[in-house]
Amino acid sequence: MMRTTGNFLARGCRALVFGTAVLALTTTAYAEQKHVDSVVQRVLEQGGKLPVIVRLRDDAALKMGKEVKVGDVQGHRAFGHARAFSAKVDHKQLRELLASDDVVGISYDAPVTGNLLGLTTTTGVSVESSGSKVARSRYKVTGAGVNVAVIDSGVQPHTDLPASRIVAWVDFVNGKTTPYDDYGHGTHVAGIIAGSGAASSGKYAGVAPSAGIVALKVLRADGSGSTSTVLAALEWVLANHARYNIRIVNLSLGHPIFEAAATDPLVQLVERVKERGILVAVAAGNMGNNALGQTVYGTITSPANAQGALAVGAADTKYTLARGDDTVASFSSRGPTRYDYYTKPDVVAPGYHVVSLLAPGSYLATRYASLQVGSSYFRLNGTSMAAPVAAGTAALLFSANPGLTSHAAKAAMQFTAQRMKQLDVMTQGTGQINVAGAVRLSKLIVPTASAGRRWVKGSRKPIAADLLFGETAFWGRALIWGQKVYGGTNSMYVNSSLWNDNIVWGYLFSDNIVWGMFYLDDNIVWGMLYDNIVWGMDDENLVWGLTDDNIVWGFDDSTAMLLDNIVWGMDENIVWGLSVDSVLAFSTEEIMGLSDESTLIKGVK
Ligand SMILES: [Ca+2]
Repeated sequence: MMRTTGNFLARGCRALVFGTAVLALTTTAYAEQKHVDSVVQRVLEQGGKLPVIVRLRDDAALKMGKEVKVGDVQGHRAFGHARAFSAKVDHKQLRELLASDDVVGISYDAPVTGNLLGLTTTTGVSVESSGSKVARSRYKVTGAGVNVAVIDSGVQPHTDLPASRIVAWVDFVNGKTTPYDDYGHGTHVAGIIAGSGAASSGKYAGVAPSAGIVALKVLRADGSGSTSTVLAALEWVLANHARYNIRIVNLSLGHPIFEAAATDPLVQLVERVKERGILVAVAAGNMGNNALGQTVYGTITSPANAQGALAVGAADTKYTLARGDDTVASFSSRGPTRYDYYTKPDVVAPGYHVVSLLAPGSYLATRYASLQVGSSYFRLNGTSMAAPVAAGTAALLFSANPGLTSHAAKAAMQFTAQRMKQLDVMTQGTGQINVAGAVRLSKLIVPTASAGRRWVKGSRKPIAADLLFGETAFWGRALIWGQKVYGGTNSMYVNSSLWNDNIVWGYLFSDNIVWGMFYLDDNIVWGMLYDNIVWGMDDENLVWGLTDDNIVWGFDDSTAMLLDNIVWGMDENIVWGLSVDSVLAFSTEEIMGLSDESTLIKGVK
């Protein structure tokens, strides 16, 4: 799929422009400003055909049936909650759509792929270093009673995840009525969430071995998929979550960001799902380095740029359970998010050489037989593997405390995460998930406590550390909120409107832009640790982030007042360890990883 679309994608990305592409149509009675994303803008300017997602005015959308037609443009699929439909159009039809009073915006129906990378070497590891097994043992939680929707390539029933635990199945690709996985990605992901470990005496158990799986197949046998198919699955979740008790959605897929979160149909539908109290775990993306091995910031993919989502980067556990040697995998996408500058990822979790369920006969199992571990498992790399660790953790939290909101569960995971040394917030979020800590904190929370009052049980604050594999894992006690990071905070100990799922995560405090720094004890400023950082991934003649003079890079932490004067004035001569000219040396394809076939399994963006 990426071979056929990759060239287009690369060409499209080269032409991307900054800011919001707005097409003002003065010929219509309403003269509205209609929003198109950067890829649609290119087709408008240069011609061609494109699959698109057309967003409608609310009143037009409410009239929309399953059949949608605007002018002579026939819709393919209608999305009621997203107020949108999909269609394939040429540039003339694009103009026709934009001339319609019913249309408010058009986005590229971008190809989505799972965020996995190929491997060639050595053994794999379980997800146990996340603290999952410790948590189950100490707190007797299993995820029982909680169901997780896995929007992926399907799920192949397995000894560790028999069909009886797949509580619902919908095939948005081929319409088949019984679970299968012809690609092999979704089965691996589902196993990380809920595999029992039965075929390995528990060695390769997932995080929440009693959670139920709702398998929604959107990726084809070759791993390809489209944004509109993912939208269809999210619409299904909105219609059916109560029936199947879906508390969590896992999205180990995405596409590069082509527009601001506010108009991205995929991001917006993720936000609608989150508002139902559902935690949405999303892979941050695998674009954190380029073919030259340079770290690339600003590479979070959509929909990990949804503020309400839990964006998960990939930790490299170095094949040991103990966490002191862990780091963030080089491929893990770095924040901030394009256009919006949100701080992401939110957390990281094991995502390197992770062993989970094998789907025999699937594309991945057949083509990459060397990745097989024993007869029932195989190993993969990617933020695709990290997101389900977080999803499984959320299942443990909701089973430990069913009254938790999704915001509170997300915050508990961030708050108890363990910071890794020498890594900045755009790389690790608040740190690596500590499942034991997150479960312990969640069990202490009384969701019915009055707003503004302490809501953790006990007369003292919880001990902000856990013993994991002979080491002390300190809680980072930080929260990411929009563009900011709040460190050294006790906010999790108090009930707050912030934990209400109807609050837009990130909007309350964002009157000015401050990107928090992590290290309270030394003055490491992110970006300066490396001499090979590339800032911005996709523009030939602009290093984004450096031109906005109201962005302040520094601390927003009352305990670090001494460091408050670290301000990265963007008008100054700031260079992120490289000159702008160096960026120009790389092709878009290299920076986006599209050309490096040797390290790819398939379709990694
Ligand atoms: Ca380790």
